[in-house]
Amino acid sequence: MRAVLVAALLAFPLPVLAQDSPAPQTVEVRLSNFEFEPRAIALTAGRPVVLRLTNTGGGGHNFSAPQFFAAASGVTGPVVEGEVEVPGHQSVEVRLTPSRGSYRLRCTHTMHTAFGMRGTISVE
Ligand SMILES: [Cu+2]
Repeated sequence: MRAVLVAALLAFPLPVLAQDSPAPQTVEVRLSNFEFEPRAIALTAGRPVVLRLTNTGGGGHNFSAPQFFAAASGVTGPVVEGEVEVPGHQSVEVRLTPSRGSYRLRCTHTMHTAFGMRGTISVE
């Protein structure tokens, strides 16, 4: 009986280890007039992610989170000075591995933050 239990416990780490190097998790974020959806983005520290930023509005928006991008590793995509511009009716993908922390997100287009385009990125 005890041997069976030990064998069962030993069998468990294999699938857990396999999850350490998975394909990146894709996280969808929608930008619109004038909000981010979701407004609170939750990511896992050290887990590669593809952020798919989709602007459903007709005008441009951006995903501005300089501290988030600065802390992340392996950032691949059109990130310029901590911001990703997303033209109207388009999607942009950014791949990265986030670092633990809580970060501010906003759209820096004129008045958009005041209109409600702000959020948070929590990485735990
Ligand atoms: Cu905006």
